[in-house]
Amino acid sequence: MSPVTTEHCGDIAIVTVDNPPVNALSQAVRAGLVSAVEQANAEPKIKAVILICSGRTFIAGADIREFNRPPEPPHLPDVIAAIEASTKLFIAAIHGTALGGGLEVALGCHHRIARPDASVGFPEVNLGLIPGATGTQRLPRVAGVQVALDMMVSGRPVRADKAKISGVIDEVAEEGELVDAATAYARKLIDGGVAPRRVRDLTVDPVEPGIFDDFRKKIAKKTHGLVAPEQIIRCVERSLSVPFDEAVAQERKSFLACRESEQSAALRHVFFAERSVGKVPDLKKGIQERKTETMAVIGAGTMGAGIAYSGLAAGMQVVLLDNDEAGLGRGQATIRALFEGGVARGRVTEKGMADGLARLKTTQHYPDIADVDLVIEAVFENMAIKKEVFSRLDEVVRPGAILATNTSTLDIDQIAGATRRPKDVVGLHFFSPAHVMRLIEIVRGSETSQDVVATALSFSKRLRKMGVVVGNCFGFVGNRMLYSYGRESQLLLLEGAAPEQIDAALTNFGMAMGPHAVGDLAGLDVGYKVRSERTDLPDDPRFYRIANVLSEMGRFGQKTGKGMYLYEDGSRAPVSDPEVQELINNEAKTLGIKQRSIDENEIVERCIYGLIVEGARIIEEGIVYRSSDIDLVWINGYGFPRFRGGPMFYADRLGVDKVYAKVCDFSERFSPLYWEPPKLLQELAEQGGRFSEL
Ligand code: T1G
Repeated sequence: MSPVTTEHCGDIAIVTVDNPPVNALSQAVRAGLVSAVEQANAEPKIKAVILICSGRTFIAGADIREFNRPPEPPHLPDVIAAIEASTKLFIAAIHGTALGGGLEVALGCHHRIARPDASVGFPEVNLGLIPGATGTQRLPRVAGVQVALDMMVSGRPVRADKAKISGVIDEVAEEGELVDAATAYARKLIDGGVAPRRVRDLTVDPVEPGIFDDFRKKIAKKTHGLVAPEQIIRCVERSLSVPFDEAVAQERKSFLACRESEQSAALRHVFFAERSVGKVPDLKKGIQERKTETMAVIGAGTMGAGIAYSGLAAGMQVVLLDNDEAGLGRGQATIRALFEGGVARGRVTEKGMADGLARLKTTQHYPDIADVDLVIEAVFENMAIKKEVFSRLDEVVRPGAILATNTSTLDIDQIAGATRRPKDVVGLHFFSPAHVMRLIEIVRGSETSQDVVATALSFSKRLRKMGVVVGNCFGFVGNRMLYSYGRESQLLLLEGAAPEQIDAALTNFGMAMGPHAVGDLAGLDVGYKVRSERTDLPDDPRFYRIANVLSEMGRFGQKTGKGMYLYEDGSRAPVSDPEVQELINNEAKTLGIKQRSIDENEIVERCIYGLIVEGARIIEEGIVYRSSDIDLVWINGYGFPRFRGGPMFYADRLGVDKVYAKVCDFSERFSPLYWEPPKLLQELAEQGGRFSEL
């Protein structure tokens, strides 16, 4: 049964697309549309055709799942050309989101009407693509160059009212049934004798010279390293001077090149990874979740205040508890400042801030949090202190409340063992700064109950964050892998690569920041404290040697004005410090390490393959359900470039066999202690397998 059906109402045909969940333009939909156009054309009594969709949205674009195989006819540009060439009046009736190919289909129609709460957009750039079915030529014709550039390079949809003003749509339907409003609109056009208005015949309004170069400058930082944005700009430039069909042919060429690119493969991988991250295999369907209306946060430090703010911004009642009055005051001030920042950036209204602050309570007494639904502990990263907090919580907090710890590395089972209710204990590892970073590692203890895990996932969504369910091991997923990445970035210093050379190599690779700049930002003392608590560190005097020496000198990084780098008063820009280079050289001499010049490629391989090897071990140990969860942790928690898909996807694209060979080489040259290839890596290499297939 075709997902495209037609019914006639007098001289108006209603063509309905029904392809759940988002009416994507699968091959069947494209074929269905072509035959619907042919039927309408062959029907003399039909004067107008309304193109509408059932379900929750208008067409949300091409079917991204089809991109990994050769395109099948009818191709979307041909479908759109057939619609536009029709002598019948085609009217797109839009609800939900008309995105990508969906908006291109709508622009192939002669008129567009949308519900007030509908939105339209070209999100292809988020997938490393460009609109590939005439969108880059039609959008400037209806909305002008500037709007076209903004919409296609930002990828952000615009609401119906704004789209009407810019000319992308013609009418906003009043409340009530969309099909009725569209039928009335069609009636008006028919009775008015309006001829089909073909977008391809419109001309693009002339623009100020320099508009394109100004735009390139404006987006340069945000789109650094990405291919699709520049392709979009060139297509829009052509819309001003190149005939439509020729420009469309060029657009198609660019689209196909983008679709075959590494970047698009990676971004499409991330798109689907983000939609499978919440799927926990053993969670029973329809499990009853617990309430999370009220939350207590224990510890009013930076993390605690950030977590409390996130809960308040999500509409929760929050009690912030700290046993130190001054600390509590500082925490409260931090929360107020975060709201003020939100208001300044237009993300929070004044009223939202007032409501949020009104829902905040502070206390130094545990009995005040006895009735909350959820507690998140965010005190020092010290097991003894955490155990003490959890035994207090166990005594005071009502049964059925969820007791969560924000620990970034410590053993959830040990913490749960400080209570008589380990089933209610879970890790909720927020990333710093908690009010900004999307990622939460939801750490399952061996006894954490299913409904607590399910509730944690919903809670993460409510905070507009991404909850990734991981197993309990030292450092869970993110920080455990960070140890290998950081280890190599430290060893490379001793071997002869300067801090700024290492950071530049990795930011060129696409990391948001280099490892040494990150160390200075987070504070070298933080890592130093965690390492001093560990009993399982490798017996290797080179392990984090420079970070240790700097910490012992009180050079913690930005917070002390110097760490690996210097920070001129007030500035956060890292400046190389000759003193540090001398210190590194001396330490290398003491350790008998012969320094050498190291190229950018080796720096990247040592640090990134360090991630891949640890990621393979994590998969082997069953700490994650799928390798793409590891990719999302590193993209959303540590600034790994989205356009490379995450460390495990990146390994797949390099070829696991090549990665394995290089790891064996590193094991020989540097240390089997660190580079002994995990069995899984060897097996995948030998079988030609990929992490994403596990
Ligand atoms: N193709 C295939 N599957 C899709 C899809 C798509 N375009 N969009 C969504 N899905 C699946 C998704 O994987 C999930 O599946 C389910 O639908 C619900 O999605 C030719 C080249 C529309 C705003 O980039 O932005 O057109 O997990 O969880 O939060 O020039 O989906 O249930 O199995 O996201 O309500 C351009 C991508 C394509 C839009 C709805 N279009 N989609 O959000 O639901 S390229 C896009 C979205 C293109 C043309 C170019 C969102 C949404 P499952 P969801 P949602």
